[in-house]
Amino acid sequence: MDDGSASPGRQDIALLRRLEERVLWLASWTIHNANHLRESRDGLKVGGHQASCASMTTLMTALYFRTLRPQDRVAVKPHASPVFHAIQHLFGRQTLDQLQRFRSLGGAQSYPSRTKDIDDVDFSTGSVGLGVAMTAFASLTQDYLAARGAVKPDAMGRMISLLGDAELDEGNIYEALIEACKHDVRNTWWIVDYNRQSLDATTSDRMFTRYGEIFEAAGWRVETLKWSKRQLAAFARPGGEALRNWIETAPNDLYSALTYQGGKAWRERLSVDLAGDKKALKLIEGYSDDDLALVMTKLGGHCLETILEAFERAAEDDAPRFFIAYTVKGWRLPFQGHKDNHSGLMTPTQIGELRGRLGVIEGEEWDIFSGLGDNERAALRHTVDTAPFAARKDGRKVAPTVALPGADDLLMAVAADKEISTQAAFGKVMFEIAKRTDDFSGRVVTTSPDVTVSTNLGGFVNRRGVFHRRAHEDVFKNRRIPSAQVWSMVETGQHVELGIAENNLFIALAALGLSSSVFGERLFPVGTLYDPFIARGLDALNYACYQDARFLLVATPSGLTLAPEGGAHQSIGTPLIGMSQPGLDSYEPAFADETAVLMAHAFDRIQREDGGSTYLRLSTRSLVQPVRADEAWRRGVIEGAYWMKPPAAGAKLALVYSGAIAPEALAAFEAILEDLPEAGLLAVTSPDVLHADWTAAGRARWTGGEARMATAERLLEPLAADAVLVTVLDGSPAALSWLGSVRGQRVRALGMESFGQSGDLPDLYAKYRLDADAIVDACADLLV
Ligand SMILES: Cc1ncc(C[n+]2csc(CCOP(=O)(O)OP(=O)(O)O)c2C)c(N)n1
Ligand SMILES: [Mg+2]
Repeated sequence: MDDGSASPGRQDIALLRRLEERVLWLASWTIHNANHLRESRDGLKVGGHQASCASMTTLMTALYFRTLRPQDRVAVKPHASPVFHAIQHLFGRQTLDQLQRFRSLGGAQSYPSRTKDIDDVDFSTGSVGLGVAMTAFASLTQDYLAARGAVKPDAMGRMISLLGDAELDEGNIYEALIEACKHDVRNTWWIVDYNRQSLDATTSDRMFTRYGEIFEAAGWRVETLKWSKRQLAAFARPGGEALRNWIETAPNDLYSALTYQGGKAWRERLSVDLAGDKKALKLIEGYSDDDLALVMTKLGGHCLETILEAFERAAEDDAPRFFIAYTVKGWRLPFQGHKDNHSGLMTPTQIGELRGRLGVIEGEEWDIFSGLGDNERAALRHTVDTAPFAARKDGRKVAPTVALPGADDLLMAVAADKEISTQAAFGKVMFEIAKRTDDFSGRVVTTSPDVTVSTNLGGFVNRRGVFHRRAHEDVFKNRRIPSAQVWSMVETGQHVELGIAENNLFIALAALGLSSSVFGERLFPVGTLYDPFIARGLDALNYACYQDARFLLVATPSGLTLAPEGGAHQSIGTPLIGMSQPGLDSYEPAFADETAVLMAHAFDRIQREDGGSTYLRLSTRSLVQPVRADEAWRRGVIEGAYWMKPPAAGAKLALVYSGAIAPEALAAFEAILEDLPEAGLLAVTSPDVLHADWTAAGRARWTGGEARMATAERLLEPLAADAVLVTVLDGSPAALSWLGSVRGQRVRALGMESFGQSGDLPDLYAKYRLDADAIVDACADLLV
């Protein structure tokens, strides 16, 4: 192979094999240390997955020490985290201290985490399937940037996912595959650790042909790494074909069981099954037990040469690749192939045996080159240091700060509207942004799962176009067929249209929202969907936030206020989702000016270091807009609440509303004023921010002694200590009922607690007790 090409020679392979052994060792030892050596204070099993790690070590060795280039990005199978950290340690990017504290507070994380691990985690993983899809959308993001010249052709990386075979059961992978197909995604490799074992047991037989067919149908090149060089050499010998056939036709469970039992068991079984085949029997006889076991179990995914050849072939073009690498779960460990090995841990005796087998000296377990001579150490160091990936310097990038339009610039878009919905206001602000010629507006990217037009993104898309790598003119427009919506696809379009898969929306937002740190280019992603369907992609939303991706999520329309659309579309629990999701501040404005101010705030949060993402829960209900007496509301909108009608000091009652139900609150308030002229009307734009601020202020008092009044405390202060609160929102009443605890005041909380149905607003608000009468009744109930 030493023909001057990039192919590794024998010597290189020997060194890589040694590295592979040492990565296996360090990963295994890291887990062993956490479970058996480190002091346990709670008696809980620490865990870690030695079998899942061993399964992938060869693939990861080949990838990281040979194939990866600095600009390539990898989503590592979550339970192979110790292998990843061991490799990073070899590259000098992970400390021993972190490995020694694996799975303890402040140590290396159980699953690779972008935000918590100190080494170069490209994409967090944990919830299986999501990291896989993430790479497709990262690739799409890269294409989006490349079309603008923001990623140069020679800097384009491959987005690689290392996944388990059972992970392929996750439906989100296929949703992403279809979207990737539509978007002509390239530079994406999905490498399956095909050990035919899941967490519970061995997996269904011969699925690989089906997987291959699915990916080929989607336009991917499929590479099956089934056999090792050792096996191919054995199969070429007289009788060898029979061994190949045996493996080809063996059920997964039998193959796994024999793999676990070892050479003797292989010999017994094969002697029976191949009894009529003299050549095969002779071949088997010629092998020692250990060699026979190796021939039967050292599959393609454990053969460095096979893997590297496949990677080299794949590197020749940018077509998306699906690798099925046959492996053995727990490869070389005492529980290899055992169906229960997923959470299996080696005993101290077993790890000692592995240590001896790999030539690591007792007491030097943390020295990754322990027991090796100086020459080999130097050669291994050289192999690591000269790996292309070693040249990576800026795994985490930070894009320069972009000058943003002020809230006043965005407010202009809705200043003249006397009556408008928050959804329409959002559309107008987006259209205003589309008209701008500044750097910021060029960095806004919108995306939506087939509800672009119905969530009022149409105006923006008309001006800025739909993104696609292959331009496609709007045929309707060219044929002069009247349509409000231009749908021309261009490379520089700023809207990424998705099919109806909300999971994909959130993973797209995760990828676009990490553009600054992955590609060093700031994007301002704005994603829209119908509010109830947030639940559809909830894990992906959580995944995006967990990685600190930055975006603006606009969920509209929402609640019972969708009236005729009926119960299937009327969201109820989303305010609570917004409250409980870290990394995401949720708001529910009632008015257009609030919406514009919050959008400006959301764009600012996207690029602030201590910022985050923002969720706006909007509505299609047109409301008469308030006439503002002063500017005090602006700060309140962002802080989560302000007095629409301030109470008099010592007032006994306040009405509290959030969102599109504002007119009912106002009507009730006016009715009440006759009896209680001192009452107040509190507009809550964010139960989430208000609540988080209240708990944070409490924590600060206990932990730092810092006496800060929470916004909610300050706002409720003018009320009498025994005042009562009636809260109302078009969603779960729990989002606001907690306000009673701020000062120990009694509350009646109105909202949605059962599924809605079709109807008009007066009927529905009356039936579900959200109308002015209900609010007045609730006040009377509390006051009498
Ligand atoms: C969404 C989700 N569901 C369940 C789990 C728990 N879980 C972790 S690994 C695993 C099985 C993985 O099997 P496979 O993908 O084949 O990986 P292997 O360990 O065999 O390499 C399961 C069910 C998870 N992490 N994420
Ligand atoms: Mg598996």
